[in-house]
Amino acid sequence: METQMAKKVILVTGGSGLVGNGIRIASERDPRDDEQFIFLSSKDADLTDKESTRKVFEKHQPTHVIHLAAKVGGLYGNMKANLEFFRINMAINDNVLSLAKEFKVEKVVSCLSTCIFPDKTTYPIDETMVHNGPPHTSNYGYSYAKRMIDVMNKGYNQQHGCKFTSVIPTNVFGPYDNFNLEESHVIPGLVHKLHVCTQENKPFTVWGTGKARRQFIYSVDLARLFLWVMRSYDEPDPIILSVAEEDEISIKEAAEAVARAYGFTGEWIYDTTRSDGQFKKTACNNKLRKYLPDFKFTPFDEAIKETCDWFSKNYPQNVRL
Ligand code: GFB
Repeated sequence: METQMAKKVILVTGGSGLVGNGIRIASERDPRDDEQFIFLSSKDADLTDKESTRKVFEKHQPTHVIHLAAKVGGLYGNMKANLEFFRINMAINDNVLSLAKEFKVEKVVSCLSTCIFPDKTTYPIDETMVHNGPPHTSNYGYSYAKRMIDVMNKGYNQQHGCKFTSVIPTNVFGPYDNFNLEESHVIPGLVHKLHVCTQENKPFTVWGTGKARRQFIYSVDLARLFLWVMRSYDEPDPIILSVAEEDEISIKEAAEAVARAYGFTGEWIYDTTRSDGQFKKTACNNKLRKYLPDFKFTPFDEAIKETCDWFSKNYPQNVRL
């Protein structure tokens, strides 16, 4: 007699955003019969409110949760609202994890970020360093709230045997991002500006000196890794999801890749009245490579081209501006 495979009901909070859409794309490209995804958007529920969050769990009865929902933003968005980033994310994370425990969810994978690591540190950064000192002043609100997810994961795991874990991506980019110039991260900001500069033949402005350095991961690659973590990674401790250290590039090099994608040959301006933020946050992906030695990341220029093409096709009506 054939045994009925227990269906995984996977609730993706923040399911309509950059990484959420990446997971939708990756799960459609690699479907499993025993998996059903529910992509939750902020329109469906206010996760800062416990009762609104409880209704989500009552309605969907998830067996697994991929927890992406958060108040996120780029350097300039964080710098002007650290308190809100802390309080809103603390409320969302406490509601989602406490209800996941109450509804006996089998596994929760939460999303952190390499900006949470200490600002004054040795490089490369690895998973053991999460709590080793204050994060960069530009985003302490977001960083401390995300660190507290790791603290809660440990508590739920030790006291209640909950399989709650987390991943730590580097700077993510791709389709369905927030392209609002003041609130966005660097790559969506550059894509938005270069689209307009190319259309209107205007000079292109990079904020800051362009010397800061970052490791960038394409949302669809991150999503493939998220599915692997949900399906196969069994540690409560976090794991960095990133390209290698040697793939770290300067903001100038990132801007050059976007300019290549648009064939922009106009004038460049560096607005050094704008902050560079953290100079670098070089992360080591040895733990990931121990598990997945052959994982192939999408070549950076190819991922940038796909992101620019998506933006040009959807601008302005279907883009978050
Ligand atoms: O992605 P981003 O805003 O945040 O990158 P962080 C900021 C870097 O890009 C700085 C330069 O060095 C900026 O000077 N930059 C150049 C620009 N042009 C632009 C532009 O048009 N827009 C933006 N936004 N930057 C964030 C954290 O830090 O990283 C968040 O604040 C989160 O909490 C995120 O963790 C992943 O990489 O500096």
